[in-house]
Amino acid sequence: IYVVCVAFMLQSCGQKLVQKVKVLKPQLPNIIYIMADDHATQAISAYGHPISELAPTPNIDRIANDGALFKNNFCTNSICGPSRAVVLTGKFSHINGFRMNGDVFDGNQQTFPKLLQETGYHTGTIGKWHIDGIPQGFNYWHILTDQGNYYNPDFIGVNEKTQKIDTTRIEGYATDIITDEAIKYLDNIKNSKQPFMLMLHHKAPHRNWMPALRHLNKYDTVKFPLPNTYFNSHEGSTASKEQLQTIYKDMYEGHDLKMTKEKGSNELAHNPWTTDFDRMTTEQRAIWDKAYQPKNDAFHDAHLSGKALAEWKGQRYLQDYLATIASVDEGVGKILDYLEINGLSENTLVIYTTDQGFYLGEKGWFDKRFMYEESLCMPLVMKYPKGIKKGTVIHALTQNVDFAETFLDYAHVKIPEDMQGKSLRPLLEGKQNAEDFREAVYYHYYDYPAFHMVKKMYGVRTKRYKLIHVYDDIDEWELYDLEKDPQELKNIINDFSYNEIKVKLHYKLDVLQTKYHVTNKEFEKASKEDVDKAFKQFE
Ligand code: SGN
Ligand code: CA
Repeated sequence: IYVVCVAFMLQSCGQKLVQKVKVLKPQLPNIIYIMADDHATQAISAYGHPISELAPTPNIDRIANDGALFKNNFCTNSICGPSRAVVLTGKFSHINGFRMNGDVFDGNQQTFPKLLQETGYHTGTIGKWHIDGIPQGFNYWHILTDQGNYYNPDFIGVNEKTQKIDTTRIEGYATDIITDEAIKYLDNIKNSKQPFMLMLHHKAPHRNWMPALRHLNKYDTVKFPLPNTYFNSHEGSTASKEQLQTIYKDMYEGHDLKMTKEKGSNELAHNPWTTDFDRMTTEQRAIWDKAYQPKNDAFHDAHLSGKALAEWKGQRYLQDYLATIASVDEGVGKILDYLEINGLSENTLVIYTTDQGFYLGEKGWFDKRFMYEESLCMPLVMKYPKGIKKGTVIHALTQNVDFAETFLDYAHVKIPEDMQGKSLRPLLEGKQNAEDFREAVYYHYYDYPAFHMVKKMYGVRTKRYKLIHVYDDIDEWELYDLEKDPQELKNIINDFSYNEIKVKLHYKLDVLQTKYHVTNKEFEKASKEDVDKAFKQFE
């Protein structure tokens, strides 16, 4: 009897165990998506660029070292709002409807946060939003107004007391405030059984590159290597000639470069948008002036002109831009430490990226928009100890249109058929080769006439070649062989030896436009009046 009883007990216990195992769902990973604004690949030390060696980002590098670094990740449209809309929807700009800054995002459409929320994720977004409208698909949101400001920024959110949407100014430095808010969010959610997905969006290092008070003198004594193309002209590109984003021609001496009118004065030189400095408190401004005045006075004493002045401006730009990144990197460190201390590290997928690439003086430029490498490449690092091997390097041609599907894939959510990217998970798990992933990426930039006057363009980039069509007030094709001319200094569209390549690239472009449902409506030209009016505005 005893044996029978024990056997029966074991059997029923075993059944229970089996039943229990059956109902156990896979533990869904938490997702923390950290996106900076305008953070160039050249300014992340994990990518090994000489500039970043002098201004390292140890915490962003931690993500790369503990997980994966994407070497060939590109945006589909190098500008803020559009990139964000692509990330949310997993669809190209012409499908999600947000082609350029100033458009209004149709928040009723399908987005990956909504799909995660429906599956049971708690979703949050904190920081820059910039696609207009109230975030949908988020249980918690607290967003910067418009572009956001570095000092004492205004945030829109749901007031806890009144439960109404309002705008409040928070005293402090935007990067730190956003990091602290994210930690608060994590603190509230950490003990819940619900998985979470947090989108943490910094304003930094967007123009006008104002560092935190503790970093105002961080790189004063560092001489950054200006790119060897700083004064080079670019052959065979009208768009390149006609842009308005050259550091030594187009930056505003006060607003951008924090230069003063004269020695002994703290009054800023050309500063058309006074709000960034006017919103500082008297104490903040006093600390700022104490840090900048001696360096500005030294500049006046040096009486620089011509090439020396242009180089000085390049240095000032890089010093400020990189000092602004120092706080972003510290913030990333705080988040990673928090996850480790609270036992969340193992089961959280952490992503660091930015909305597009950026120029750090290459071709003499700042800003982005072009389909050339500095602007097209988006840094991307990810870590997930449970599923990504340390030190993974991914060479596949990936894009921000792939992010939504990747997150859904990790969250075991069925990927909607109308999304246009591809999950990066098989690459991250070593189940797919770079060559099998994608042969070419598609790009389309529409924001003309606008800031910096970069013309409308679309094109295709393969591992080695790039074909671009610039099509607004001009009609010009550009071709680059990235192996022979990685800096894209010579348009070789008329080089006959590339005829066969050209035919293949045109074919690829057609295939991609068909695949992504690009219609002729996408190639509307700007009117001549609009273009003339815009040029006048920037005179
Ligand atoms: C602002 C900047 C521009 C920048 C756009 C778009 N000027 O207008 O330099 O190109 O944003 O940037 S600023 O001095 O007012 O900041 S984006 O990141 O939003 O796309
Ligand atoms: Ca941006």
